Amino acid sequence: MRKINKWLVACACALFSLTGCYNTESRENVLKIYNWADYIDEDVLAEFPQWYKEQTGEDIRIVYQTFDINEIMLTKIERGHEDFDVVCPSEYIIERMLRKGLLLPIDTVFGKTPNYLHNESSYIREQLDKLSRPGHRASDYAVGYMWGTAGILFNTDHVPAEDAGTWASLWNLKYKNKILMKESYRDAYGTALIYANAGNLEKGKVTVEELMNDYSQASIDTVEKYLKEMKPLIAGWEADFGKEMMTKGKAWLNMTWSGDAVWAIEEAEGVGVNLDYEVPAEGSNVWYDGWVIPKYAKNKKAASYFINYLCRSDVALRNMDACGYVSAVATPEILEAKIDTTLSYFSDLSYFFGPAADSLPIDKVQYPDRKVVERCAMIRDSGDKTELVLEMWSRVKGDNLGVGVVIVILVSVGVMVVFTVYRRLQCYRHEKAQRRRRNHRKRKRK
Ligand code: N2P
Repeated sequence: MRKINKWLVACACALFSLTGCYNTESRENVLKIYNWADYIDEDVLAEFPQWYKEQTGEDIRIVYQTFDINEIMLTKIERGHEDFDVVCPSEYIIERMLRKGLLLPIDTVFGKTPNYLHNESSYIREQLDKLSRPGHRASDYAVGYMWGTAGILFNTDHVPAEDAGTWASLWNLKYKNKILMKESYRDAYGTALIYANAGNLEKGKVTVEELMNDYSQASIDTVEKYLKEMKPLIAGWEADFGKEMMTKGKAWLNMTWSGDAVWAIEEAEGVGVNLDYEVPAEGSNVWYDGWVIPKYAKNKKAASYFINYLCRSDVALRNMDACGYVSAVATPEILEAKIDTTLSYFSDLSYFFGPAADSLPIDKVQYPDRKVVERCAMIRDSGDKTELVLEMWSRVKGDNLGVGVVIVILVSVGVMVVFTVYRRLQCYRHEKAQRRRRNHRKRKRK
């Protein structure tokens, strides 16, 4: 009997160690998502596995990671070490990924599950399709998620709207150390070039679209000059902390994205800080983020279902409420939910919601009027000029430490070295004295 027991225990242990060594979870039951920080309703994410199970009968576990900078995301994906199933880049990165063959087409057949991908606004699809390559239509590889403008979030108690209505405010000495710039080289590039060419724009000699995507050496040099001029005036480059600084009243001007502005304006209201947002008159960037499936993905099926799920009107609304950004979904349900009859202004949103939506009371930071969008342009992939632009950007950022900061660092290091040497010397003297005392006592005992 004892022998049998021993044998059973041994078998159980072997089984246990086997299951311990090998993860029995199949990759088909894991969905790896890589998204911008603060860009989804957490409950929407948490509810996906149950919905997926209802639709497909399959279990799914979510692995979720976030990023703040497009290029950091792309570097991870490009190396192929990361097998994310679904990621959310901005349009110029989608274009780059498409050009480099880094994307898989998204499934459009979902069995008994409705295809919610059709809820995407045709305006967004048309914009994304501008990124297409011969034989590869961009909208087969990307589905719009959120979109918006780049502009200036400002504290109305310190900055008049006329100032925030022009990019010149970012170069205005009177706002020194109260300005935050988005840590995004593409946004900084467009902003500087538009500001530098404000006169040419006014005279109609050049368009915002041309400037936004002009990578000639002369333009790169201009951007470098203007960004270097701006740098001593700014309190910092922010990847995602700008909205917090603004709501706390620590900064007054933040070159940022519309959705972050919406979030900040609402938060600030609660603590008595007055913020507003303007898309400068010279023109700006209108951007589109979309979901794509990288070629290294291991679960294309769940990735496609996830994208489809995000296009449900109710899900899109919850995501919008959670993060302040505007969904690419343009269904009557969204329109109805976003109309705000307490507003005293009306916007032409027919380009997004369709012909009937030409005069609607809807938050203008979230949904810009047709005229605002018309003075904005989409950023395109800088192709083989990317390296040059990035080198310029690192020259701008590289000498980020002003002379003052360098002196403080050098002095601190000097103080630390002197202090360490002093302490060592003290220890050495102390030990020497102890040794002397011990020897003295020994001699005495003898
Ligand atoms: C949200 C970031 C939004 C990305 N934290 C805008 N392209």
